[in-house]
Amino acid sequence: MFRSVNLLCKLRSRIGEQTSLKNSVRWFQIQSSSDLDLHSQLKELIPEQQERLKKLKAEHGKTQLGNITVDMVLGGMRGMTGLLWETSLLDPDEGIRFRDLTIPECQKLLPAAKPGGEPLPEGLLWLLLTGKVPSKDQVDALSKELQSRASIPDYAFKAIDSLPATAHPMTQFATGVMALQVQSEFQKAYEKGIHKSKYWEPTYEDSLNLIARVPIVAAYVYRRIYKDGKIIPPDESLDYGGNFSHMLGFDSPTMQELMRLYVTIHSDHEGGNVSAHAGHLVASALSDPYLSFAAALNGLAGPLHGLANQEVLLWIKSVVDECGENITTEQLKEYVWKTLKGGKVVPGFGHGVLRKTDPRYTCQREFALKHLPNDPLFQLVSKLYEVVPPILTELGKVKNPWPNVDAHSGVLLNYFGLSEARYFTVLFGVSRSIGICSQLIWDRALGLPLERPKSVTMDWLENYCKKAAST
Ligand code: NMX
Ligand code: MLT
Repeated sequence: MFRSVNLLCKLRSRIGEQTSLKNSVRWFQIQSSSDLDLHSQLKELIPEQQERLKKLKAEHGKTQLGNITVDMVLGGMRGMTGLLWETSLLDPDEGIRFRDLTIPECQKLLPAAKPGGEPLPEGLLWLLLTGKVPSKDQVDALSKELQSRASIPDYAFKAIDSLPATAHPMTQFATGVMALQVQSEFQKAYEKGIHKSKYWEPTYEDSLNLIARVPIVAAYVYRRIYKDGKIIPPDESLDYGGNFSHMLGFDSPTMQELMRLYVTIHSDHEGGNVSAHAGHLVASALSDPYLSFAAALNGLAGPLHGLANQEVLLWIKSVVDECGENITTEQLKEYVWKTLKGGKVVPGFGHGVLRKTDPRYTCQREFALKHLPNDPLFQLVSKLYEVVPPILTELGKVKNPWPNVDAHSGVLLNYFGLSEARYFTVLFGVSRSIGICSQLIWDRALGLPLERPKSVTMDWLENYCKKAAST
């Protein structure tokens, strides 16, 4: 069966408002520009940002950003400011801003496939890279450019085929991404001795290629595992999100809109989350974008991070299996307590930084209210919003009892027929390529250094604290 898939793969081997904000902290005023070429826009922006970083270092290099406590060292570096990440910034109460735009602002300002529709992920990519809201023409040009870059070598499919179909979809996806690395332009240029001032150029090439190619690899994994290997070729009349949905096998216009929203909101969540940080760390060794992004995917595959979207739907389904769809509030409370007493987390709730409901949850809820208000699983998700936070608060140790992005995504996908929970994190991974690769291009453009924080032992900490107490 998989040989015929490969034949197919060979056949299609060439798959190939202006607004100005008062906030002067932003490094660009959000504005539409007329140049259709992303690369030349970036080339213009880089020298001024290099100067800006140089000035920041020279004038404020010694300014303190806060104290590092023992709690921070022992507590997963929570609350420790330690990374430069230009593409987005997370506020604990307000949630994410992509280049200073909130999710509702992105929904309003970024070009859509149809009037009033969800943002096109290509538009977000443009915004993350340039800090400017693109025009529809720019986004259309970028869609076309990504399509032109979307060719997958046959050996990438073969690498995936060499794994058992039972391997976790994230393992298959990361394997495919690693196989794409063979074509890294950065690696080739480095081997030829490229000057460090030019690093960003092959990084840009790799990044755009990677972003263009991951939906095909991801769709391949999905169709291989769940649809007898029947591969669906891309539809070049569609945009990035719409085509991804199409290649997975979902052609309903509402599912395509959901995919555009999904890919947009999962793309970036500042730099400290496990996947972004892993990607950034590996990239800091001058590993190319494929190597770096594969590392990010391996972090995303953990249940406390991206795999939580899988865990949420499985958990919700286990609730329904045990108590039925018409579960009472009391039964639901009991189930939540049973989960906690079993030494498990309630997936989809809590966050390392956020202290309020995740705006990515809220926009998915709005989508559900519009398109599937009567879906029993959506109603269960709504009930969980009432039941879980008071229980987590009662535990006394949970810093954020509110739902995160993963609490909602699964029931939306499930409603439109994408019900295979184990696959969900792959969708998250496709989206995250946009944020991680955008920042990686800036890492290279700004010449950010090798990441290498200092670690200490418990002995060291005890001695240090003893000395500190006696002085
Ligand atoms: N259910 C049960 N216990 C929780 C939860 C939860 N949803 N959230 C936090 N806690 C516990 C946590 O395990 C820790 O317990 P202990 O001291 O016994 O180790 C305690 O509360 C304090 O944790 P926090 O400081 O509130 O959270 P932290 O920053 O360490 O972790 C998460 C953040 C997201 C890992 C945590 O909230 C969690 O495990 N949530 C469930 C999994 C999840 O939804 N992850 C997805 C996050 C978003 N994403 O896509 O990455
Ligand atoms: C993310 O999107 O990366 C998650 O919400 C986790 C985080 O920000 O730490």
